[in-house]
Amino acid sequence: MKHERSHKIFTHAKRLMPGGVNSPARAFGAVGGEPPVIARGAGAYLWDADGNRYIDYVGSWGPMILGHGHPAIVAALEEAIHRGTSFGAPTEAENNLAELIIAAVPSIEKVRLVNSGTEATMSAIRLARGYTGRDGIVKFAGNYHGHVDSLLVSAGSSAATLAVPDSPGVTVGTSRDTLVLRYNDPACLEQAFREHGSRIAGVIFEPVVGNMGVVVPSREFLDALRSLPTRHGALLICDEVMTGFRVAPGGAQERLDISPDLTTLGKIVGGGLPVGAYGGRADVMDHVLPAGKVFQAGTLSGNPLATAAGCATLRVLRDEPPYERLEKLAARFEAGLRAAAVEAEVRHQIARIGSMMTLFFSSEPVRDWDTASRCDTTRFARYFWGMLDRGIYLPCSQYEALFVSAAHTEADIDATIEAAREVLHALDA
Ligand code: KE4
Repeated sequence: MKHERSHKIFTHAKRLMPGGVNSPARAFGAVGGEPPVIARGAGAYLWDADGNRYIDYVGSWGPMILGHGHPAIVAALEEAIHRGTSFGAPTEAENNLAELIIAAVPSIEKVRLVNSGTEATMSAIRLARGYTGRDGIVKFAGNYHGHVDSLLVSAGSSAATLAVPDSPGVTVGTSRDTLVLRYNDPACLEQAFREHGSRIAGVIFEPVVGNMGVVVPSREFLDALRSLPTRHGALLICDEVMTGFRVAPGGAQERLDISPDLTTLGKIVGGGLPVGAYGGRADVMDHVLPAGKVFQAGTLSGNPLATAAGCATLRVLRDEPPYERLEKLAARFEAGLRAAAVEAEVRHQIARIGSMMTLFFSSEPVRDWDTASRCDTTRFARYFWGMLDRGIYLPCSQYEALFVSAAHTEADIDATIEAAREVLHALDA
């Protein structure tokens, strides 16, 4: 594949923006080399600046469940743009998107629209602290919730000790109020509540993890996540930024039967435009300004173009639900990938829920950050580049989920499996 134009554009980008990107995940840091500069997308495909076509399994890291340029979304944007792009005033479109979210997500009685998943999780944490009057937040190693200072932290010396900053610029003071525990470990959560229960405002978790690769929680862990915060007067915050409208119409909480106090959303809910949301129990949400005293604001929150794309997306997902088809396509992909890896005698695990999937280069099942961190990321990088060179655009990290969209076909899946067969066979050549 030629990449001359991509190289020229990306070289210039690095003079303009840190690392040449506006989000580090795109910079190929985990796999080396330079990312192709994408020129356009349509359906399940992307084309880069040199005209190379890719079957896209990143889908903008989740939002593009209907594929790129879905006609309903394009029509909604064309219609909205002629009425003005932003007013900073109430609009009916915000009611429409709020209603679609409330109708779909079982635990959401009231919702606030924001501009990103990070804004959603940051606001939900502040709300949990404002509602309970407590400072402590619990998160889990390997869970990512956006670049919120109090969540950019790592576990302290032992699981139940206070966290330490994960990034320069995050203060020790900020990290002191966060506990980082092991995912899928009910006993660890129980110990944390035993020792710190009276100061924990909220527990935030990914109901299906996408950010260490796909990790599905155990039933015992889900039960502990619901019972312990309730027992100790803390709030349970379900971060469905990635899983919302992805693994079921009502998200992972519907599919896995857990009812949180607050839910955060993003990605799909904006149909590719910037929308985040946080919502949940009305008695909690009514603490948010101006109904209550917990401050949160945003110039472009509920923006007319973003709500138009979000409403169009959620209406298609409601009226022509793709979930059965997504399940069939992703199951076909999983079976073919597994057969290819077994045939190539590559040590691997595959984790999948609905249209989210990860091929782990590991000889042990991945169920928390300890096991995830033992994956062979060097082999992953070789696999990634072999697939990219064959026109298959995968997430550029072992610790991400790939996404199948409603625009993918069986032919796309079969071509991808064929490419994987070749690459996995040549992996150690
Ligand atoms: P954003 O602020 O990027 O919209 O959402 C943050 C976020 C919150 N919660 C979960 C579970 C998430 O997965 C994310 C963002 N996901 C990453 C990739 N896994 C986005 C890619 C990027 O950072 O560029």
